[in-house]
Amino acid sequence: MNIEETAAKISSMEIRGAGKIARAAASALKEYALELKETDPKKFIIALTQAKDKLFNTRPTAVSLSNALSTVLAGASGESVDELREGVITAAELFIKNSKTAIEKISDTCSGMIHDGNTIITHCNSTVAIHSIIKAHSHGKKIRVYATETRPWRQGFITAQALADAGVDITLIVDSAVRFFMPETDIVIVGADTITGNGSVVNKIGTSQIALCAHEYSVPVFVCAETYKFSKDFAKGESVIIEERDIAEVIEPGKLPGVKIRNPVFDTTPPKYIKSIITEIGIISPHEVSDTIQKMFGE
Ligand code: RUB
Repeated sequence: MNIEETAAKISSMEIRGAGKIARAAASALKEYALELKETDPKKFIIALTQAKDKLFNTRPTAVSLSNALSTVLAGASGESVDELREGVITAAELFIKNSKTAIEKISDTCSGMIHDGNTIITHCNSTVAIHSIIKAHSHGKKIRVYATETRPWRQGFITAQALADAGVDITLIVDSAVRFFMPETDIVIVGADTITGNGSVVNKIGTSQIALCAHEYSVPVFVCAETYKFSKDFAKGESVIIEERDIAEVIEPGKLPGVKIRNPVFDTTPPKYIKSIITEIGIISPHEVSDTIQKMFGE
């Protein structure tokens, strides 16, 4: 896939989910570097940067995308085009490999935090959250899962089917049924698109309502997140740009004359509603995020 194709697939959400977007972008940049015919090192970097910008401009909220692109481009060091190319390829391959290893590590940890007999609510479709639940199930734990439908895109269908295919006891519920099921729930497990310095979690719209409701019932909220979802640029969740998508995803345009429609697709959950952020480098409480970011980025 070339840059345009990858960018189009990310924009249209054919490729979606913060981790998958990051890996697809890294892979596209690698392919681009491989095929780029430019012989002048400066022009080679300019072309790569333009490709990076095209990918970056596809979806504004998930920091995983910009972190992946910056990591890959940072690999471009050296004097010659061959060295620059080699650096980008190596950095992209390493990013993809590390991101897959991170999913394994996080799901090892998270599955250990899921206990026999637990009932779990999950929201949207997070690769790492699903992996964790399936791992707990494969360890013989008897668990029940409620997956929210996740309007308007209904990513919950993908989650529910993946869990059903793995043999997990899974029930699909509409988003507004979360409070109805919370009293029988032991843990909420979700993924993340961006985690800010103050420990806020930006994830699929509705996550913050679920977390608020979990707080009401003293149900812990676990966020499974690879560290490349940590943002060095945003100290607070409220500063993250929240993507608003086409209203046609919500309702057929013109169906309700005179009615305004809005479609924000992510929201911010404040740190006080999150019990733990489970990363590949360990379990972090929201108030430890800023230290972790400092260690990661040296700022
Ligand atoms: C997906 C979403 C997921 C996170 C984490 O939103 O909010 O919970 O991206 O996913 P969208 P993962 O469908 O709009 O991309 O754990 O797979 O990175």
